[in-house]
Amino acid sequence: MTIDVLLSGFEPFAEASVNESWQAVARAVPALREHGLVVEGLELPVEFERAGDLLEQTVLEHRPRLVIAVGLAAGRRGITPERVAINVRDARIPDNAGASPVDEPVVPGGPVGHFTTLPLKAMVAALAAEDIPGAVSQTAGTYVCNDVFYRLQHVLETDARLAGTRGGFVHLPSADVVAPENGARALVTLTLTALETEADLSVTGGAEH
Ligand code: PCA
Repeated sequence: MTIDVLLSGFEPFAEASVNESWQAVARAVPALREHGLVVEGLELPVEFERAGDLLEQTVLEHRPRLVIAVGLAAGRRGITPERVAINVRDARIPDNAGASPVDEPVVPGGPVGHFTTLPLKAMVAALAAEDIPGAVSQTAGTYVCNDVFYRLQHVLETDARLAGTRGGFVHLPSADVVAPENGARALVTLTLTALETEADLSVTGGAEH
C-alpha cells in the first residue's frame, strides 16, 4: 500500500452549482494530512461508467489502506454511511453526459450486491459523539453513487493487488442539514474511526422500512 486514504467526491449535477460532497472532501483532505496521514482527494464526474473507471484507476494507482467515496443525497436528514451496493443502474434523471440507463447491471455477471467493508456502526457512533446527525443507510439508490460504490467494492473484492484495502460509500445531506464545515469535520471523524476500528461495534443500525 502506498497511501493511507483516498477520498472521492462528485462534481455538481441536476442543475446545482456545487456538490456538497466535493466541498466536504476538499476540506477534509488537508485536515487529515494534519493528522500525519498520506491522503489524496479525487473529484468524480456524475457519469455512469466513467466515474467508476476513474475511481478504479486511482485506487489501483495509489493502493490506499482506506477508500471512502462520498456523494450528496439531498433529501437525507443526516450523514449516512451505506451498507450495500447493488448491481443495478436505474436512472431517474440523466447523468451529466445525458445517459439514462434503465435496469442495466453495473458489472455484467457480477454478484447482486457487495457489502461495505467499513465499520458502519462505529462510524455512526463516532458522529453521534460529535453531535453530528448520522445513521446507517440500507440503500445507496440506483444512480451514479451506487454505480461508483459497486465498482469500488467489486475491485476491492476481486483484485488481489488490493488485498487489505477497506472501502465504502458515505452520503452527505444538503448544506442546510449539515453545513459544509461540519460535513468536512464529519469526514475526518469517519476516516479516523475507520482507520482505528478493526472489528465493528455490535449495535443495531437496522430499519423497518
Ligand atoms: N449524488 C448522486 C450522484 C452524485 C452525487 O453526489 C447519487 O446519490 O447517486
